Amino acid sequence: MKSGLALISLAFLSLVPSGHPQQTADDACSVQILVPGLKGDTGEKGDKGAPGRPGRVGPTGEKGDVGDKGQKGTVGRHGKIGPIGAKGEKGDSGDIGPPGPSGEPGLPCECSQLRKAIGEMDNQVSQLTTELKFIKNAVAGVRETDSKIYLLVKEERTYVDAQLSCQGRGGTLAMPKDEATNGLLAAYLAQAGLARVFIGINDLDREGAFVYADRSSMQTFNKWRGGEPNNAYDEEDCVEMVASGGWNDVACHITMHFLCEFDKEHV
Ligand code: GN1
Ligand code: CA
Ligand code: CA
Repeated sequence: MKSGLALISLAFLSLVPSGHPQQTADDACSVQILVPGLKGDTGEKGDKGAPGRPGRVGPTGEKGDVGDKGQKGTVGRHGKIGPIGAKGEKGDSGDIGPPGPSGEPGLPCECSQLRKAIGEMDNQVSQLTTELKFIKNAVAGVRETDSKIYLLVKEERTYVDAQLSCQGRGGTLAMPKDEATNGLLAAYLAQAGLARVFIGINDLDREGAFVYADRSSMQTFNKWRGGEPNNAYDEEDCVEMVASGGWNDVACHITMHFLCEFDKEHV
């Protein structure tokens, strides 16, 4: 609301009756006062004011009910290639394929000549086999199994010299490792009329610990005579086979015949 203004001439201030301002011209020190007039009539209604500022954000409302299911979406993008799967089972064999093309023509066959040559070679093989058998048995007098050849050497040697002799021939002192081989050697010995031979078994390295000449350990098989090995006179570290096939530990320095063994693979 606008307030009224009063203009005052300073000379003398006199009180005047309230409510009606008046001016006295001939008064030297007069006071001029402008005072509001009477209140006018009520004006016309003003124009509608401008819209007010937006109110403050209200509090979060309660969670609404679950809405209706939406429409089915469109097909998504192609996914990434997955990891390599496990190897599958082997499938069945396929059907037999069609026959291949014919081969080149062969050379003219000289079959009759080849057959004749093969026949002659067969005869030679038979002849040589017979002769070899004769030499083995009648001349060398050896015995054999599927994998070994045995030779009885009728030379008197100590154990160590007997082993060196066998090694010089490409073998070793005989090492019977199963019943069948031991029996074969016993028969060999008996047929030759010998009472005892050195075989390749000893306890030279450690008393009582008998090993074969190739240092392989004794397994379950053995043919010790009753009461043997007895290390008699505290000097028996080598082994003999007697005609019955039994084993006995004897002194290594005595001399006797011996049995050599040869591996067929190395003959
Ligand atoms: C032999 O020599 P003598 O009889 O004491 C043999 C030993 C046997 C023993 C068995 C060199 O001993 O090895 O254990 O018989 N010695 C020799 O009775 O043959
Ligand atoms: Ca001994
Ligand atoms: Ca003995």
